[in-house]
Amino acid sequence: MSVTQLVGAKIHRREDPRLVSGHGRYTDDLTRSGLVHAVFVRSPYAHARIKSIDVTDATKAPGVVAVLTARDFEGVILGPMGAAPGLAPDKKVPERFPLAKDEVHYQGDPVAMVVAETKAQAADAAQLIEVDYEQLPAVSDLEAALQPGSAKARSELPDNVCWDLTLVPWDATNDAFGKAEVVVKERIYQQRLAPVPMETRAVMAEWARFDGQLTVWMSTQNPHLIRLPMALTLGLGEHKVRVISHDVGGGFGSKIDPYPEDFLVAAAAKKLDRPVKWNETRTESMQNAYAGRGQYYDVEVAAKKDGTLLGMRVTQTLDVGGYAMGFCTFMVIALIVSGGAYKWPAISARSIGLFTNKVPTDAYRGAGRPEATHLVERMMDKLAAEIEMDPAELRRKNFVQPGEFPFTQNFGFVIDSGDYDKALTKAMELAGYQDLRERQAQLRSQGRYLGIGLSTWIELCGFGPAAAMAPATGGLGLTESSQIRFHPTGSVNVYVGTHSHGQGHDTTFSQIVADQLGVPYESVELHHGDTAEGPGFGFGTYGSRSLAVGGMAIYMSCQKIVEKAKKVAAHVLEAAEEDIVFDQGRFYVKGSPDKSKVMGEIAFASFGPLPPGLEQGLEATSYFDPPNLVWPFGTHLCVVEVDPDTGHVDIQKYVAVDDCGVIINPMIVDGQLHGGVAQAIGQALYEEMVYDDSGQLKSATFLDYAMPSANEIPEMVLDKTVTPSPTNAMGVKGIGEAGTIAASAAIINAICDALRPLGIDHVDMPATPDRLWKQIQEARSKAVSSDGSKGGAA
Ligand code: MCN
Repeated sequence: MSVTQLVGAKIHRREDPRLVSGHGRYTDDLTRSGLVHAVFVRSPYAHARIKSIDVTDATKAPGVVAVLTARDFEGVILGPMGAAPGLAPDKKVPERFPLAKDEVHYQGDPVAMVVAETKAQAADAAQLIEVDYEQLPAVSDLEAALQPGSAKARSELPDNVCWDLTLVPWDATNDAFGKAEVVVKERIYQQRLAPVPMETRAVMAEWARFDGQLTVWMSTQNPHLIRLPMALTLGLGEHKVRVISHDVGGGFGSKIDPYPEDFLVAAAAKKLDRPVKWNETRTESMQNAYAGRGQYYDVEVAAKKDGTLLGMRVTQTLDVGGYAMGFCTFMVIALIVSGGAYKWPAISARSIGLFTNKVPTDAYRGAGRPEATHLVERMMDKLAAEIEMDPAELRRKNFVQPGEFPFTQNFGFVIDSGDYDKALTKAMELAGYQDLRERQAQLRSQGRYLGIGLSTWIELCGFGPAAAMAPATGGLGLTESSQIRFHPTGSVNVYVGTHSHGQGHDTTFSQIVADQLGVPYESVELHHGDTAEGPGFGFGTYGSRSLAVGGMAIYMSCQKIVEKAKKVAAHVLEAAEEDIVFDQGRFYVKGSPDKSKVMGEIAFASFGPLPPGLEQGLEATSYFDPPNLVWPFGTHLCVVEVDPDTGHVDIQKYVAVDDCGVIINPMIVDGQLHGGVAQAIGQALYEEMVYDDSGQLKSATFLDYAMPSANEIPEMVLDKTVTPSPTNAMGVKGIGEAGTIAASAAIINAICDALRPLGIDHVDMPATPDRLWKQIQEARSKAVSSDGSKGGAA
């Protein structure tokens, strides 16, 4: 491959041949000499007091090395698991020891650990452990958890409130609602979702007694962010803990925070002085992986009859689950971006986090931004219907305009750049919007229900700067690091603090390096996922930060290398450094482009004799501290037909026009969009974690938890606009969550648009055939034949 302009090229993912041919190195593929296996005993109850645990029979079972309860880890695990201050620093964080000591708070909470020579022996022995529980009243329903007198999810607390945070008081919108000519309201549910990565979690740990060194192999999105709490919790120096994460089969946010099992496997390896491995079963994953969403929003919008937005009031009620985990308050961000792409004179916002007896919630693809898009885009459609305005026109009327960037939005965040109308217009053109409206009218006259749904989304990602992030993280800055090392032959190793788990970084980051350094793409090798290699710290991959923050750290190291290489070139070409030109991988003296040296030759020379004061080698380390967030955006348009007799939704067309600034690899960007939209189709139409009133999970298998397959995902028409971010030298913005952020609103808006003739103006997710069929039957039975436009058309 040539040494020119790789950024922007549709290069196939270089990681795929290895991964799809079974040559990946996932944690469960690894082994160590003397390895033993762990299985966890978990609470069958959502809320119970542990009266006693009898391990006598289990200890004697064949192959058992140890049976461990919380007491056995005293002196090995030194402290409880922590939670970052996040966006609600005053939240209550009840202590969580990795194995429950006295009380369990969700079905699946680990209470004991069996370590045996084989996994089957550990599983058999786990059956022999007798735990005597006193069952306590449980609360699983979020709305019930808020009611006075509700059962308490945690016995030691006075109520279920984890936080109650007013971001902007109601008074701020008194004027807006006083002047309103029209007010639309809705309660919008965001059902709980299971993250369902292809690879479930896995941990293997080995303790080197004489070195005092712990090595942990695990499936994580951020090895350094695991090493830190691991070292603190086990009372080890960070220099004595190495976290290695080779290949990771997806995470979707659920592999950011550490889990109890991570600490327990590591602590058991240290305590028993044997390598220990644990691999989560699929059912365990459904039950224990930190869940997504689990919220509802009460939203009111005040507007004028001509569609001018005046104000919004929004209350977020969020299901924290049985413990407050690291990222639980991050979803407050939904309020911060609740205004979407529009200009609002005022927004009032409040967030309430509630404990329930369910697995904790945490980051899940989009984390707060899909919720924001869903609520604001649903409200735009409701308002448009109320004032009988075309939903596209209503959006256009209120968009932040291209000339208004950088734009300071209601919560004080500065949106870097955008052209919302351009993306909307392009999406409408690609879909044939006017024709679709005509077809809709025709079909309506035949009693058919075609709907067109728009979703104009914005996102904030690439979190920074460090000074702004540190209060939420507990002091760390969310910068990102890179290290680049040249070898004498001109090949390059690149080490990064991000950690690809499906996003194709090996390809896109190598494209950047090859372009910036002018070396062949094939001579660049990317390394990530090992805390013993490369820069001292990295924050990992989530929040669509890897390119906008990590890619920039790579870019910075490339710049440093070019600067150093120019000095070496000046020596080799016998010229002054100021006269050296670097262009597409070649160094030459100004005015003499024919007499040049390529980067590889300069790399070789950098290890030879150099003038005094010039150090050998060609390598650089950088930490990038982003000056601001980046704000991608776009418009998705979905066309559905709903069958009123079955409630089945047929997605007939899906168009997405997205803008993530300058694109490194269009094919990978499209792949991220495909996956993201598929995930949102899952939320909009199929998926839901269902618990009964006692907190028993009823959707713990794929028979009950309906993940969409390729059959349910439509062909997508994808296009782009390119509005570079002015906040970074490459002009890039993130794309990893965009599809998920945008799509649920487009789909549900389309369904509501289809069913509007029946008087249905809101539909909850997942819009399953059963739910829609019931709603259609109710609407039909209420229909008043005289009101043709709102109720009687069926
Ligand atoms: N990219 C590009 N040009 C741009 C923007 C991005 O070529 N302008 C490329 C990047 O170089 C990178 C990919 O697109 O290869 C995604 O980049 P980015 O938007 O920076 O997102 P991250 O790499 O940080 O990925 C995180 C994001 C999140 S938050 C979740 S959740 C998620 C996702 O990515 N989980 C995933 N995508 C996933 N994809 C897979 N297969 N599995 C998951 O678990």
